Amino acid sequence: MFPKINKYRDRICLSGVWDFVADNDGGEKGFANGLVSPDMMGVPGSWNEQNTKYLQFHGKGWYQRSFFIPDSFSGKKVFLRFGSVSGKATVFVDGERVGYHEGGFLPFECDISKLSADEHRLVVCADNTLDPWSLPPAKLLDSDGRMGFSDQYPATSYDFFPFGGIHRDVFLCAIPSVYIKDVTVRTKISGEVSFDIELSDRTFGKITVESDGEICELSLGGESRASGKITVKSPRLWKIGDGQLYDLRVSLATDSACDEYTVSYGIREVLVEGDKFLLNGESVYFKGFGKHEDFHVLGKGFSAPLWVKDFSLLKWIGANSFRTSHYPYDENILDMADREGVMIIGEAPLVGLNPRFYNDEHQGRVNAVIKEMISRDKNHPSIVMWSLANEPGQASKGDAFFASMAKTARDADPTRPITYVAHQSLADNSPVKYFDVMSVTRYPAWYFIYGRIEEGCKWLSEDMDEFYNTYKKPYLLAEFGADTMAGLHCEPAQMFSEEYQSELLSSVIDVLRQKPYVIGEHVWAFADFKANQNYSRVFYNRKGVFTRERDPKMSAHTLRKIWTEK
Ligand code: GCB
Repeated sequence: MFPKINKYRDRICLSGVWDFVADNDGGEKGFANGLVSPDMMGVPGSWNEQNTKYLQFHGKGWYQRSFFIPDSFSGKKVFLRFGSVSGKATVFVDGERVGYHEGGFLPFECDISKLSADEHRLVVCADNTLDPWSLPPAKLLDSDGRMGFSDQYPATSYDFFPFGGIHRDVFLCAIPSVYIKDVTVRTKISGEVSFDIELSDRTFGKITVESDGEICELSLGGESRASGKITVKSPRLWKIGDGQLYDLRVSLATDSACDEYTVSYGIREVLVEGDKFLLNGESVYFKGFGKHEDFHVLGKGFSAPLWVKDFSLLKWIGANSFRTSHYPYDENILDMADREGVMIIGEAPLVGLNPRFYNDEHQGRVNAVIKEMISRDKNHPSIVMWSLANEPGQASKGDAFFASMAKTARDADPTRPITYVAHQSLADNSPVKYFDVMSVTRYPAWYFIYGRIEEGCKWLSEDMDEFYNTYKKPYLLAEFGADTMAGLHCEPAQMFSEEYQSELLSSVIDVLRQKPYVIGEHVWAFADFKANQNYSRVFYNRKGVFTRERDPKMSAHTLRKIWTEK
């Protein structure tokens, strides 16, 4: 659970300027023995754009800083909490290894309770070596079957720059030694709020749960789990553009310890029924984008002002949703979406899967990542659906593999619909049948049928009907768009101009709005973002409706008109 401060819990943020060495030959000891002369590195942030030396560094980045454990932390469980560290992270304190985690987009903790209240030296090795077996796979193998431009540099299996670093906040935390380990909240629009509480130990004592003045008391006779329900009277529902939130205050009292944790939640229900996606029983239409965590200098580092800006632009343009393509985003972003009433499709960091993964050896790893994501994000009302993968290659070859992924997600969270984002043909996508929503990415008049928007739209219309007639599921066009150089204009519209992007997006939307089974349109992408080098990317993937600086292209005004009027 995200670290919080209250009567029983404390946290100290360790973000700031750290020491940094790329490929530290001396390993952890390199710092201790003064064998290296470190550069400065800002945390949170990627190393690539902070210092020209490191743009194309994709290896082991070594970070160091000192920190103090205050006296007030004595007798508590003390741990370090990393929001995310790219690739594989190994953590050392005073030269001793205290933790290891794989996967650059989800948090982990390292217990350091046994350390004294004193100054300590923290070293983190963020190993961002491009690895064909990491999740997501960060390197293509020759056997993978290449995308048109995949001789890109570096040759990742996905189309975004493989930024490295400590990307989210690092906290030093202190919590009671017997503590509330996890809380799961589920709501019904009747106001019924049910909760499952997990404790660190089997305990005798009492749990009190309070929300909106309603109280539920549970006594513990040696259990480590407890469940209960309360009913909020006249519930204010969580709605699009109106993120009504409640607090669920969980208090634990035992003979030896007390603890408290407050979860923010929204009262809402989501359901797929026939061809409709229902929020609180009403059909919703997704208008929005696929996004990235990406900005100048920061790389994938979280920045509150940047995201405040992005949420303000989402509102300005009339969007109601986005997908966390292609990995789980910083937890602060989900909090912001909760309060703004923005719907999120939460995507697992499973982009670039292909048949070499579809076997027992990798099933466990893939399912574990799905569980990790759901466990982190399950209480956010903004998350209305899980996307378990983006554009898996030849998914039909992994039919049983995808069935198992779908089951994993449903077992972990029976309350939200699931999807995966399909590309390729109908024949390549047999696992769609295990999912609730059919999300598809299509780039007619961009990656094929160049320059001919009308023909592209005709192709799209037929392709969509074919998918729908086969699977009979609600259809989300999860990506469509065109690379566009801001400032490039022409008449008539030609590829790469602002006119072309604008015309293409509005023509595709015209097609979508004629099909009753369509539940939404997500434009690729919200903003330009850093891509790998190849002839089809001018520094960035330029399919943004906003530039990387967040200035609107012509298409932003076009979308604003469409999305605020209909
Ligand atoms: C896709 C991918 C996305 C790419 C986009 C593109 O289908 O899901 O990651 O960036 O196409 O622009 O090619």
